[in-house]
Amino acid sequence: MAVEATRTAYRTCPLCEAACGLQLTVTGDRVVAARGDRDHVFSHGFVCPKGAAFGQLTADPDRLRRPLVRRGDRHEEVGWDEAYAEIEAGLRPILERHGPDAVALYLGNPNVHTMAGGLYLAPLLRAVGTRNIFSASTVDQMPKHVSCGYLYGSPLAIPVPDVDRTDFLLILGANPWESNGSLATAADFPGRLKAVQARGGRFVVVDPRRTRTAEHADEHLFIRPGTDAYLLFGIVHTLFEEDLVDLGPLAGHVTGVDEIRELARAFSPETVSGACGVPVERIRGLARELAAAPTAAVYGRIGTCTVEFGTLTSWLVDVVNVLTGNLDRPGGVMFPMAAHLRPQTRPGGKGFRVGRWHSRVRGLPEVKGELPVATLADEIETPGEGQVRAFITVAGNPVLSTPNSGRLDRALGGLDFMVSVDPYLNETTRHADVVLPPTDPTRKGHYDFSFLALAVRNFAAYSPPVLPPDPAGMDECDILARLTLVVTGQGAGADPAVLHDRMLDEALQRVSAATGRPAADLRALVSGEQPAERLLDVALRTGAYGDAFGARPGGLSLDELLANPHGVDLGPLQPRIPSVLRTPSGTVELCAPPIVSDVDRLRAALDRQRDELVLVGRRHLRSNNSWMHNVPALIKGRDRCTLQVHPVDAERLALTDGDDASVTSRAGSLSARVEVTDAVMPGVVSLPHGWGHDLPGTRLSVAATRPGVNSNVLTDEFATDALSGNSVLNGIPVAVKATGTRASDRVSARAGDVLQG
Ligand SMILES: Nc1nc2c(c(=O)[nH]1)N[C@H]1C(S)=C(S)[C@@H](COP(=O)(O)OP(=O)(O)OC[C@H]3O[C@@H](n4cnc5c(=O)[nH]c(N)nc54)[C@H](O)[C@@H]3O)O[C@H]1N2
Ligand SMILES: Nc1nc2c(c(=O)[nH]1)N[C@H]1C(S)=C(S)[C@@H](COP(=O)(O)OP(=O)(O)OC[C@H]3O[C@@H](n4cnc5c(=O)[nH]c(N)nc54)[C@H](O)[C@@H]3O)O[C@H]1N2
Ligand code: SF4
Ligand SMILES: [Mo]
Repeated sequence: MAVEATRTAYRTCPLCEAACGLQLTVTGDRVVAARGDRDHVFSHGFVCPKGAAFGQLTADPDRLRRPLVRRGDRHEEVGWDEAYAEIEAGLRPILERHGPDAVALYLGNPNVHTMAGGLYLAPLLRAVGTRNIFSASTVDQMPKHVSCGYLYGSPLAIPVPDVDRTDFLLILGANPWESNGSLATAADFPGRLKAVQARGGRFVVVDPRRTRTAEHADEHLFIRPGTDAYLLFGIVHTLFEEDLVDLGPLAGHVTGVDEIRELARAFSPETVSGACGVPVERIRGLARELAAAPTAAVYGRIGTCTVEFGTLTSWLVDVVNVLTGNLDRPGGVMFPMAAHLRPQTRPGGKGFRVGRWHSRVRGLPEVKGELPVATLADEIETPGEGQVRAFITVAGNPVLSTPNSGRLDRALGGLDFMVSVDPYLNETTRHADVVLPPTDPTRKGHYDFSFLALAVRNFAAYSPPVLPPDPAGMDECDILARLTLVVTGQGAGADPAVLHDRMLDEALQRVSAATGRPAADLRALVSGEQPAERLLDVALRTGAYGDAFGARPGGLSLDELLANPHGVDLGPLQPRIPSVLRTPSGTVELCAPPIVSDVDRLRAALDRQRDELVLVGRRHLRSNNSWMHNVPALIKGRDRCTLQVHPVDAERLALTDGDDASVTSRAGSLSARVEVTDAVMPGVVSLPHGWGHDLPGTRLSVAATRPGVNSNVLTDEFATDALSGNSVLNGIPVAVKATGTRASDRVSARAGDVLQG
């Protein structure tokens, strides 16, 4: 028997936002080991359990390798031509008869982790031409886009904490010890936080749970869910009251400071403390510490976005950074400069606005070209002109990840036609008439279009495919390109190369227009074996550090990145104000009118009766949203899908650790195992999201053995942040009751179900 050769390959981990470098051991066509790449310029050998399971995850036997077509209530494997023929027959008549808005799209989280998502969704969306575009952004970070849009003129100008140089970091509603960070790409976030302390700095965590990040912090403050805007306004109030406002070098680039002072008058620490639960003295103390620290940064994430006043909260995070002079300075919060982007040279622009169109049923405004996913079920269920009849998902599992998912699950069952681009037959894709599975990440090239623009240090890395193409599989860029061509009527057999070529031509035409060099000359210089590589080469060479197609020798290009498999370090973040600003005034506009008008609502809600018990979520190091529960190494150990309850609440509600309890909200009801712990504050219960793998018709054999329950059965599709349309997923009013059942009974009943089929 021939011995298979073993080799080492390097690849960026595509599993979360940290962008770690992996060192893979490859035997034949299998990744047999994955560890941290010690020579990687950004991650320096760090790896987490998910990255270490890269081999198991990519080789998961349940991962689809061929397309599926639904026949009755079963899915059957078919060839690619047949799958696209089904799509043509299903989709084209709907488009022709009912128009583009009858087709909705949902783009899930992994699109920001694939080159196909970064490059090939735009043409697909254009081809369909629908206004019914939805994505995971409106159950995640849309408030940050909107607040940055108003402040800096571009929803993509998101400053990140300069964690490697800061003296004081205030973290609100983020748990980077488990999540590895988000909207702040920082491989080994825990190590970087420990380094803050090692060099004499401090970090403080504000969270209704004592998370692992909170345990390592210099201080942890509990906060009542959904009330961070009050805490932050209390800090702003104190900064003015105690004359601590100091814009530093930002003075002259900021407008609206006096208006902020006026707005903050209503939010003294004494006024807000009762609502948010943070003591008056600590609110003042935080303001003083932020102002006194040589450098400081406020950083907020999921707990500041997926809440009722998500945009105001995200805005206030930056307002505090501005007022303490920490925006755009080393050690504060700064704007990264990614290699594939070109910096603007002068400040100013059209600014940011929302509401170019509105959703049909609830009239919710468009934001960044999409509508809130919280209203997707309305659009499918409500008859009339413009009703959604067909649905395309790419890398998404909205049946587990969006609010009132029980309702969405039923709505998907009533569609005329559905296509999913996804490697799994899961809770969402089980509704699809056709599932198109992309080849796994070992056969994909990787460049982080999203996260290199959010990295706490500028760097660039490209990983070529580790394994050759699977002759019977299909690359995700090809899948999306062919889908685009089918949608526009080029026929089921359309060749994706047609679109690849057109896209490269368009990119080169733009360079040609800007430089005066003939596109054909440029084309001859483009490097790359795959279509995505060629598009990346053009972006890199014309980007911030690029070789400008030879005009700037030594600059970046695809070839340069290929020659540096551990990445290319581009140095610490640099100040970018004012040229980064795209507001009409060319300044940081602190008080955009839509923001100011929502402050009235925030003030009115101060006296609101607080709910007795509210639900928040949580993340675990070995999960990633809904789709990593099918890998044995990632679900072994203790049941993680538990309802955490504080001992005081447990006693009041007669709940016992290990027993089941029913949890009921306006939207739905479920039964979960109780875990009594003082890691949550009184009045708050916590359940992770992404579980509930016990629906019929899926192919998730490992996940089904430990299904857990779907927390989004409880979240309410009618609760959204007014300015961004983002769903409220934290601070959900719930009632919890003991059911008198032991969890162990439930587990054995479930095991029985699985055996039956
Ligand atoms: N209650 C509550 N709900 C939440 C959250 C919360 O904190 N609490 N968090 C929210 C957040 S932040 C997010 S980002 C969303 C995520 O919401 P979604 O993006 O809808 O859900 P995921 O679980 O990330 O689903 C990813 C899907 O992509 C597929 N996939 C994996 N890799 C690839 C690939 O390479 N290509 C393709 N085409 N598909 C792939 C998986 O099989 C899976 O179906 O969930 C949100 N939902
Ligand atoms: N291991 C793992 N890593 C992940 C993911 C995963 O599922 N698992 N998902 C990835 C994705 S898609 C994202 S977007 C990121 C998210 O990254 P993070 O935001 O760091 O992740 P979370 O663990 O959701 O942290 C949110 C914290 O907010 C707290 N919280 C809830 N409500 C409030 C509130 O009102 N105020 C305050 N101050 N805190 C509140 C919660 O208790 C929780 O600790 O993680 C990414 N990385
Ligand atoms: S932290 Fe994120 S990028 Fe790094 S190994 Fe883990 S999953 Fe991969
Ligand atoms: Mo997310």
